[in-house]
Amino acid sequence: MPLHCNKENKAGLFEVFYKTFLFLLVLSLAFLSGSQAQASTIPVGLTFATANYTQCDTLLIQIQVSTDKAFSNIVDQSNWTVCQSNTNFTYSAYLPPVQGNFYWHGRHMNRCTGEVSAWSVPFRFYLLLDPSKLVPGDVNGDGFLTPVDLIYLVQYFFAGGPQPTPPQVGDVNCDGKCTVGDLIYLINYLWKFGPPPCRPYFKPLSLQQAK
Ligand SMILES: [Ca+2]
Ligand SMILES: [Ca+2]
Repeated sequence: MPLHCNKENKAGLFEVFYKTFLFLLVLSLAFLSGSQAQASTIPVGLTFATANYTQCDTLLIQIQVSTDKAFSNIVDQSNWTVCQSNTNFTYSAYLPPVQGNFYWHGRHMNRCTGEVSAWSVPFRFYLLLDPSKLVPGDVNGDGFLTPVDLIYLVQYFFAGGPQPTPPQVGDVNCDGKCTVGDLIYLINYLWKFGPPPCRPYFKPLSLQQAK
């Protein structure tokens, strides 16, 4: 496809498209069966919404997925051109079959001028392959239940911190919702010998959202 440079619209295009990453929707997990968990990679849809723009064929989208927030261990990346306004796009990332937190971010490039935007903020999601292997109460998804999880819940409820990963794990008393009551429940367990966190229920196909 030939590239076109419309200098009158260039600045506006960059501004508009940058916003698309701030409105992303993120993440549908599509494969949870045991046989698929044995695959060398797991396809995961990363979805974002584009705003209204016009000179689409001058924009190259770059997306990276990593196991850490600093993007020091990138497990998938892609470059591609978007040619539609006001549309939800889904990029299929192929990830190693490792249950846990992943992060992705994106940026755009004007292929005519070579201008490159800054990377968007990182968006986190949880790759859920086997709910039975989740550690009850491990709300930060690092695989262990420690006082750090308590701090994580405090920040979630009172300081705008990220939600538990996956979200159902935050319901440590299994009453169907994640509330301050779960925080108290976890305090009682860690320091007052209360009952342990329960194992959350998951439907066969779960949708996890990043924050
Ligand atoms: Ca933890
Ligand atoms: Ca609860």
